[in-house]
Amino acid sequence: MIVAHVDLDAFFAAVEELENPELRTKPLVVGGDPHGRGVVATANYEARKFGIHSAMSCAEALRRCPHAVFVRSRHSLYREYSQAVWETIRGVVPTIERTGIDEGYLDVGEVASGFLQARGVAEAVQTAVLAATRLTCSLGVSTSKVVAKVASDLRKPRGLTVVPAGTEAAFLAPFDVRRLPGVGPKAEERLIAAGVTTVGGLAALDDSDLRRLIPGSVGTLLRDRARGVDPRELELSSERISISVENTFERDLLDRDLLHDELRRMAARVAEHLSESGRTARTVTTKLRYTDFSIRSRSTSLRIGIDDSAEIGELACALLDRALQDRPGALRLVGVGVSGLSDFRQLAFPAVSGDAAGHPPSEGSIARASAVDSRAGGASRSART
Ligand code: DCP
Ligand code: MG
Repeated sequence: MIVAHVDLDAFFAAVEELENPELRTKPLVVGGDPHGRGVVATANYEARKFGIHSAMSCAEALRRCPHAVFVRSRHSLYREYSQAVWETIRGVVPTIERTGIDEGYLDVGEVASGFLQARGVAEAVQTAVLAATRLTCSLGVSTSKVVAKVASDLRKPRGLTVVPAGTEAAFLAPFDVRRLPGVGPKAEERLIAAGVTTVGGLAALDDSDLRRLIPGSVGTLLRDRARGVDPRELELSSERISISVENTFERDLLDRDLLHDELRRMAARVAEHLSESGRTARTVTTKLRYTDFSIRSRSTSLRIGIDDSAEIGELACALLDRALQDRPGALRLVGVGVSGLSDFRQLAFPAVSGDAAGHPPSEGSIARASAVDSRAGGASRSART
């Protein structure tokens, strides 16, 4: 397995900087009220120089840096950016497991045959995410989730750390035990009290010491991880099946009729994808990117699924109008997406309908169908841009 862990850099703060470029050079704290009981959700790297970090009280952050700018978290906005990021990543690596709003694992082995190629794929992810959203991310690449996760954190921001097969244990050994995913505060306390301060120390424990310090299967699991051994596969879910088409314009577009024409053309492509796979969709989404790269999307959900190009087109245009009413401006990109797909066809899909012995399809194989879906949208997307 070659797996990458990707994590966006200072995610909420990076979005706020993108929305308001003046903030970029200032120490920025995203979270609650500095004059109340708010806590820091995240801080940009400028603010981190003052020792400000996630989960610190905002009052403390204000003490450490009185000239910091404080803004409130805007979760729905971050979700929109996150969605754009994951759509982009899927265009490079189709099989992914999202583990949070700004992090997840990528099945790089599916698109790279060795670690040299894997590095190229990871760089392509960084480039694509930056080009599509202006956000930066860091990646770790290795043979297992645990090593990839530790590696992605090593050279933030814009970091890339590749830990090739055979070097995992040596890579992990010098880190503090707390850096190993799975080691909670209690395990850390017991290990340190026994003089085991590094991951390497945990890896070297013999069975009886391990049983004494961290009894049961958790102990062996953590010692395995400390040795770079982690059998976890990617957990693929079928939640986010969607089909989308988008187009970046050569010149920023303000003309409403032209924008509508464009949306109708894209709706026709989406409808074509739907009917090809014999599906209908219950939710239509229009995505807009303004000239300053900020992203908005508007969705509408119906009681019955549709696959009609004209109907999808009209809904998409109405959503665009709504979004432009809320925030007028020229656009550099629009997109149409559908989700809430009827899945009867998916269960009948030959590749995922179970094996010859009649076993039911696994969750993973269903999700692969969804990854293929996203790729269909992604391929047509890149063909147009
Ligand atoms: N977050 C939060 N509260 C926390 C930690 C994080 O609300 N205690 C939110 C804000 C972050 C986002 O989750 O922007 C992602 O968390 P990360 O731990 O990945 O932190 P960042 O992306 O902000 O920074 P880094 O560059 O270290 O990844
Ligand atoms: Mg992050």
